[in-house]
Amino acid sequence: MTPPAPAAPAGPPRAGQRGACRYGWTDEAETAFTAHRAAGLVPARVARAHRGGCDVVLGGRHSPTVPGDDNGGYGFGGDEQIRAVVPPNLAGSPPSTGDWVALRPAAGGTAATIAHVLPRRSALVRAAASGRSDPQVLAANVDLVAIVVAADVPPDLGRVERLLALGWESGGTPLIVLTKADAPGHDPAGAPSPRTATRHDEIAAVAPGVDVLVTSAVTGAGLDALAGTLAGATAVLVGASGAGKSTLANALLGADLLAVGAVRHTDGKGRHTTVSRELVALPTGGVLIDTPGLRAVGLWDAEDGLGHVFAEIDALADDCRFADCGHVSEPGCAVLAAVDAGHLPARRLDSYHKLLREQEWMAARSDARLRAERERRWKEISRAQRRLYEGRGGGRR
Ligand SMILES: Nc1nc2c(ncn2[C@@H]2O[C@H](COP(=O)(O)OP(=O)(O)O)[C@@H](O)[C@H]2O)c(=O)[nH]1
Ligand SMILES: [Mg+2]
Ligand SMILES: [Zn+2]
Repeated sequence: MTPPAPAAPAGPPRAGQRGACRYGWTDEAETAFTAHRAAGLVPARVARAHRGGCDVVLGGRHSPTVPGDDNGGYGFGGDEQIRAVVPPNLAGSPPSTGDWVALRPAAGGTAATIAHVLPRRSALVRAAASGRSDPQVLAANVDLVAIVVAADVPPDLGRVERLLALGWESGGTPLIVLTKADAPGHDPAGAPSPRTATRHDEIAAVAPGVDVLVTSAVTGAGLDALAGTLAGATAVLVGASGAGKSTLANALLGADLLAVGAVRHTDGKGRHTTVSRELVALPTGGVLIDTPGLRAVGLWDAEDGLGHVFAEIDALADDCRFADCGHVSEPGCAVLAAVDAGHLPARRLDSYHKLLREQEWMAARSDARLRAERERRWKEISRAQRRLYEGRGGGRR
């Protein structure tokens, strides 16, 4: 395999991307943006979200050479980032990496400001940490959710299943990237080592219907195929810290733009060097969002996602005696029979039960939260009505 191609110089869109945006702005998006254009706003994509602000890149059509393009006078179309203010009263969910926003350009000493977050076509969402039941958008408008797993340590299959559930649920397509295929025993001529081949099979077994790509940032193996898969798409890299996400992103970029962590020799774990979620355009086309390793990835509304992840269990369940079989101890359970016969690993069924319980618990919690919110709103309305009566001289009732 050849090492990755060097990065194209930043700046004008490359051939084949002319008139379009390196960050994925489309004609349909432009049409939907008409009213915002008329209001003097320009499209931009969130590269990094901070407290109170965002770094954004400009979308839209642009020509770096023709003045007066449609970028609100900014007149450039490269990789330049603008710091934009997120006003505290911005309606809806706060902007996340990958979001498209309507930006009010800086003028007369006022900083560029985000006026609207545009509707998302997909979003990778997790339950936020520490027992709260609010969802957190990890990446917006993603086509591919690339789950990055290192081939040099035993994989945490439960974690892969959990990320797959979120990936399917995002509205994008999950993909698994097995990194570090150069680990000891590899064949420099290209054949994966027996260990990498074993890892591949282990992971493919828990990811029905999902592509597993094998890569090495050291030898360049698999990078062309990965770049081909990512071209024209927005992909988010997720996975444990130290899995090689940032290294992979840098290899695809052909430049060391993203911070890479040295792996601690004691436990093989990477330090959390990637501190925020960052969006970059690839020279080979497509957009990549790098993320820090997440300690906790709680499921959020992942019921359908789980059905995809455990597709073979769903298929087996068709033959259970009871239509509502829980595959725990029911007579005539085809899933338990498959475990007994050695066709389905017991770990896989345990993981299915565990994630399903978590999903049901989360769904019940968010139902309770919705109920509480409805009650609170109802109280507010009746209080407002009372005030209205009082104001009309109706007196205290
Ligand atoms: N041998 C080898 N090491 C790699 C490869 N990719 C990443 N690494 C190393 O793994 C460690 C963690 O990489 P990093 O990209 O920071 O992981 P991240 O936390 O997932 O972003 C670094 O020391 C990298 O040099 C690879 O393909 N082969
Ligand atoms: Mg990283
Ligand atoms: Zn059953």
